[in-house]
Amino acid sequence: MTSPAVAVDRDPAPAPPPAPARAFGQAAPPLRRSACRVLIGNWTGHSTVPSHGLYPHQWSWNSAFIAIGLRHLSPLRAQRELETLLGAQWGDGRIPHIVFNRAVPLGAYFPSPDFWRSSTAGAAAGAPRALETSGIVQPPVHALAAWLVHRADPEASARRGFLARVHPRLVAWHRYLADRRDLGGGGLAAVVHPWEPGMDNSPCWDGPLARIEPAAADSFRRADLVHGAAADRPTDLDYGRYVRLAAEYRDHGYRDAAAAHPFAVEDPGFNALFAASEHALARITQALGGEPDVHRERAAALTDALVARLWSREAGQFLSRDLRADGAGPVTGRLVRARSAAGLLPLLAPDLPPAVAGALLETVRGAHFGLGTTVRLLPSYDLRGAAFDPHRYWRGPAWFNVNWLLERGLRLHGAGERADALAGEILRAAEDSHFAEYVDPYTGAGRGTRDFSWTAALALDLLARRARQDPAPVPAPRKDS
Ligand code: 9WN
Repeated sequence: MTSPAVAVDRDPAPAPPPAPARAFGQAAPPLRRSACRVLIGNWTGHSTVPSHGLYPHQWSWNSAFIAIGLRHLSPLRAQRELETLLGAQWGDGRIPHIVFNRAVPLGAYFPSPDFWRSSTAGAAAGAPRALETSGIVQPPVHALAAWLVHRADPEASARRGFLARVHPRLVAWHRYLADRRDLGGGGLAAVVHPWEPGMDNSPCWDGPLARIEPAAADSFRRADLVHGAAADRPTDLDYGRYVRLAAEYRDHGYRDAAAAHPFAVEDPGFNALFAASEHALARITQALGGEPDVHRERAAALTDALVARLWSREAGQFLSRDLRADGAGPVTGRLVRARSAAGLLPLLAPDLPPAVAGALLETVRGAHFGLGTTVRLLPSYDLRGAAFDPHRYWRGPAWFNVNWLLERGLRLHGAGERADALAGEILRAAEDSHFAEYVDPYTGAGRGTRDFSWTAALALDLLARRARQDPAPVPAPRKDS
């Protein structure tokens, strides 16, 4: 790709000021009304912040989940959400994990644009010159989101040429992951920073991270602790290592071939989403009159590679592979024995071998995850793991996006009743917690920030699905942006 950062939305009309929630909600159930209120409040005019205090910019996988819910409120805004993100794509195809809003003060979030310095340090990798982004990525949920957004209003999508705009960028994004990130050489994309799989401080990273020399504590200032409780957030030691890894990648110009990548992990969640998005890209390609088979074949190859490299029959789930660990046998690296909820997400792959899918369905409700038996929502980490903590970020709490993905996976593999039950729990916890960032998996009590956009968006999506099954009338989504 040579022209990285051209904003693809040519519609110059600014978003109208948000209407009062009453306009949406008069006949609407309260949860739908309040979810809409969150999404309207967090809309900035061209994208949505995860939350105004803790995360005041645009995040990559957040925007994909947000668009999936926003499509029920305004298909046009959902399209623009994705187009804004894709407008920040780099020349090498990567979609950065943060797109910075220049109107937000530098100190509002760390690491800030002056740390990443994308427009200069990332020049060789094709970083946009006119805007600032981070240099790492997040899970590729975007093609799935684009397809779902299109389906919400195919006519409006066709009128704006939405699929035709996003298609080449999604193709380039997947090509980047396949060509530049297959660091293990076995057909999976590797993550090179714990922020890339989206599950920052999962205990799965403890081993691979232990080899990283942390940056000096006085060389950076965390902004997250202004908004979040220290006991819920990653530790200072983890942050020192995050900073070291990001700074080294930056100092190698964010060029994957040049960087040493001392942290290199194949994550089952990241690659399961990659496979699901290849399936979605096949549908997008077909809708545009193209040849979808190449994407179907890539999805199948990713699923095969997931099984060959990350499946553990003994654990009954997928595990991460630490590519920098000394391994025995023909495959580079070593499986990390810690069990994360990411290891259940390959249920999103429709072509999973039946024995593998069956074992995963058992593991979901078994002693390590306890869904529907000991916990209300899927925990992010093994209930029996020594590192389990129901409150600390990705070391145990239940996250709404992960639960929404699992709900789809259960449905895809014939566990419809369990999916219905999980959808009910997600909606209850979203409402009771005021759209918390994450919750205690046992009680559903809210943790982290509130009015969190993807929690509201994914609740809206589940409500819309219910409404379609339910003959009772529901309020029509607004037709404007
Ligand atoms: C770093 C925005 C993001 C989510 C991640 C979540 C958290 C950032 C942070 O917030 O990560 O990217 O500052 O902790 O772990 O999944 O995308 O909500």
